[in-house]
Amino acid sequence: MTARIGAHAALAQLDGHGWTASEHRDAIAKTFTFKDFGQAFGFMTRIAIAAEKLDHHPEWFNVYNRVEVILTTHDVDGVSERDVVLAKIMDAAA
Ligand code: H2B
Repeated sequence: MTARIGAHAALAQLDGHGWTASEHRDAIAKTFTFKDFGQAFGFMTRIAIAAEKLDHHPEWFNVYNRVEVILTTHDVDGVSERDVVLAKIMDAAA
């Protein structure tokens, strides 16, 4: 079972690393910036494979070398431990 923990509890576990609480809903957000589109898309490819394995998927927006990510758990309508897991995988892969 997945429990809602909320953005602030998630951020406490991610101390720093550029994650912030979304203003509009219970979600965490981060913008990753890469050298170029190839680096950004390589990151997205690695995360897509990890996300499929976890059955937990990011909301994201890419322009060239920038990937804006929002993580939330639709099943609980807010942030869960699963978002923390995916956030840590993203930080390690960036
Ligand atoms: N990803 C995210 N970010 N939140 C979810 O609640 C979620 C998901 N639910 N990926 C999963 C898939 C659900 O839709 C399927 C049916 O397990």
